[in-house]
Amino acid sequence: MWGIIATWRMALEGVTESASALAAGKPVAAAVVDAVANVEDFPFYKSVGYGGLPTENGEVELDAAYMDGDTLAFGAVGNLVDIANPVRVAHALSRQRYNSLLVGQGAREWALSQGFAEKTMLTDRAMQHYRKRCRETLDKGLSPYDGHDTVGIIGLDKQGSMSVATSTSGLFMKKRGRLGDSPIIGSGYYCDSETGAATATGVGEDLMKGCTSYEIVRRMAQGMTPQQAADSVVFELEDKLMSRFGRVGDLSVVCMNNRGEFGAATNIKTFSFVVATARQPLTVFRTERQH
Ligand code: SD4
Repeated sequence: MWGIIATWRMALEGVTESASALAAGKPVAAAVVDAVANVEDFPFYKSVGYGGLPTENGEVELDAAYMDGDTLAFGAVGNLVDIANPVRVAHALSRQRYNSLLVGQGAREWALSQGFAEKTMLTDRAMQHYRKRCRETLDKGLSPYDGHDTVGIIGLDKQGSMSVATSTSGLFMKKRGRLGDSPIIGSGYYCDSETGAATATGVGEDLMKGCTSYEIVRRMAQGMTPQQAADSVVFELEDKLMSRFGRVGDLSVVCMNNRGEFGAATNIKTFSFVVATARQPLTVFRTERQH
């Protein structure tokens, strides 16, 4: 069995290539990292990597993570400025015994010391879009934190190994130094090859309240199907936050177990995800809120 699942349609191109690699028996780490890097490199995706929207202060600060489901090793970066592929830095950090999560200047210095390329990640297009969004937000009285897409990709290879990786520019108008769930193990991602993996997208401040990805994997380990685990975690967290916190942001998740069965859940109107497995031809699903 092999499989790959990703949040949002923007992952389609990278997933297509990595699905072929996994079908050909290639190892999962490169498949997942390359698929995320493909999204990071595409200049028109305004929420991931190159061309991502800047912070309140006009600087692009990127977060990314990688986790190996065989060893449970993880690596992550937060608030990384002007380094080409944050997910590759996160992957390299997962091979370090200590210092697996680095942020800000320290993350940048480490990446440079390891030979990662510098690249100006703010594009003119992103800056124009950012100004337009600022105006719209003010004019329409919208929350600046609405409408943002993080890429999270889970893979399973024919050897039974699993990995997960995430990458994001974080929420629109975020403050300098703000971290969301995407670089935080257990919240934005979790992977254990003995069970499966999960990854989340949405409002990090809320996803972190439920340790969302770890909780999905835990429920799969206790016998839930991926779909049951995804639904129960998203909607229980939503109910809990509504009753105790009085509001809740966007919560969307995808997950896969080590048999290539997958699930997805969302509390927003439509959430797209991409999946391919040995049994499921490559498909972009649009899932609706089910609760
Ligand atoms: C964050 N969870 O930084 C990310 C943003 C996101 O879809 O996923 N948006 O909070």
